[in-house]
Amino acid sequence: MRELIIYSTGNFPAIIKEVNRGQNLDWIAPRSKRLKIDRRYPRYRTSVIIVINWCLPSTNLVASIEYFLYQAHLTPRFSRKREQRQPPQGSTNMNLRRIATIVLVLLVVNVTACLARPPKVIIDTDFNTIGDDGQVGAMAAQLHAQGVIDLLGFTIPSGNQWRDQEVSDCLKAVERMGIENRVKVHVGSQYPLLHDYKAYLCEEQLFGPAIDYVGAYAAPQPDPNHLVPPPDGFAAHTRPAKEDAVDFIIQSIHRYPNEVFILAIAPLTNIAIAMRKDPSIIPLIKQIVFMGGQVYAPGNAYNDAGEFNWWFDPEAAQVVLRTSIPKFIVPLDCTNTVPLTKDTYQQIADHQPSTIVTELYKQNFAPFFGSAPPPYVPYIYDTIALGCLVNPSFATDSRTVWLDIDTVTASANTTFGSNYGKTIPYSSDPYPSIGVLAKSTVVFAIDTPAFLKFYVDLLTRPVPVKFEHESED
Ligand SMILES: [Ca+2]
Repeated sequence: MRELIIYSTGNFPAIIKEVNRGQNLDWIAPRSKRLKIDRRYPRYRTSVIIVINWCLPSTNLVASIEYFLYQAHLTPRFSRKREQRQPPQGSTNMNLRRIATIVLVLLVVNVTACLARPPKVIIDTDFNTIGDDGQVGAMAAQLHAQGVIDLLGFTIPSGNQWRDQEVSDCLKAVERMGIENRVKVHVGSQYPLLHDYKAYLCEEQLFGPAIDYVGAYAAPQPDPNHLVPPPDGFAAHTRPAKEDAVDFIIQSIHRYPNEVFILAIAPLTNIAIAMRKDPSIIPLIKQIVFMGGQVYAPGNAYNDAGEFNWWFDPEAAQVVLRTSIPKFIVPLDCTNTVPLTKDTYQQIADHQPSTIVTELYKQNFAPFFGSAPPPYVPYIYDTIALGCLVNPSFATDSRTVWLDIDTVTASANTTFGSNYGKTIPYSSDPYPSIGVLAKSTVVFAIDTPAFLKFYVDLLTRPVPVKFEHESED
């Protein structure tokens, strides 16, 4: 049998690219995995490849693996018996020595990092059952079960929906995925710092009614006792964590200094309040990975000046953007290039065996892919940010940009203007002597086929999740 045995010692999966075709061979699980090699890869014999990676795989790592595969010519002969029966040509021993050398180098370089645990991740999300936030919830639960990430918790501010509805939907999601005893849901901010519902009504009065998405502000705050259940019902036994979102963020970062990644896929209210309440956390955050902002693309919220997450709470976005924390930002400029296609939809909706996640997905997106014209083009915004957190090499075009956000337009003679919430990019620091702004790494394009493979795989895995390396959950 032809097969390729991949053994990854690190915490993240690796993308193995076939050298000559430049295509992704497969999505590789974080630890050992056997791949049966079909006719597409006739050059593989039974081979062992050790992939050494560390906290986050990098382009260099992928390049090293490519070089490794190239040197091996993809047909190393590891069996002594085979070598005796079929004497190697002169290049084979050379290839094996090169393989050994490369593996040794990778081991030496990464030996300490290989002992590292999965990266700790807080997901700050304006949750919904199976929109992009709900998809991130399901995907992150699978990654947590695989040991790819250590999911510390969900923190919930208002955004797509009013907070209490989001909390209700997230409680059901952790219960549905079977992680409710391990990953808690922390209640966050009900209102943005300044841009609350009355401020939004003022915005409408000044600049006209919404022509695009406004999330929770499509309707006044409902009675918190009148929550809408997901199609599969409310959570049966899961309740919110006692610790609120802001304190949870602060405590987690102090508990794990320089280890915590925040996946910021919602208005930034919780994160900004945490930074203002305890600024000492700022230098201790490993990285924030955002879905947010529009750099050169038009917006998608209210009057299309800004992107929804940052438009909903521009002041909070400004607080967070101006910190020196390492920032990896996936704006609309990138997510606009990855619409949800019928092919991707069908891979999930029609997957067998089906799961409650694939059923919810099918139910939610069926109106977009039937015979009737779709109501609008659906996107999968936040899932791309999760992908880039787990595998930054998905990003194929990333640039250093200093970002700020419009919170005041002087000519408007009001507390805010029609560009409220619009991202302002600078290619260099406009105030270098002060350092009021901070640079970010902004992603403009990704390897879409590789990302979609990751996306479909995680959304079609068994539900509840199956924890690897454990006999019983
Ligand atoms: Ca979101």
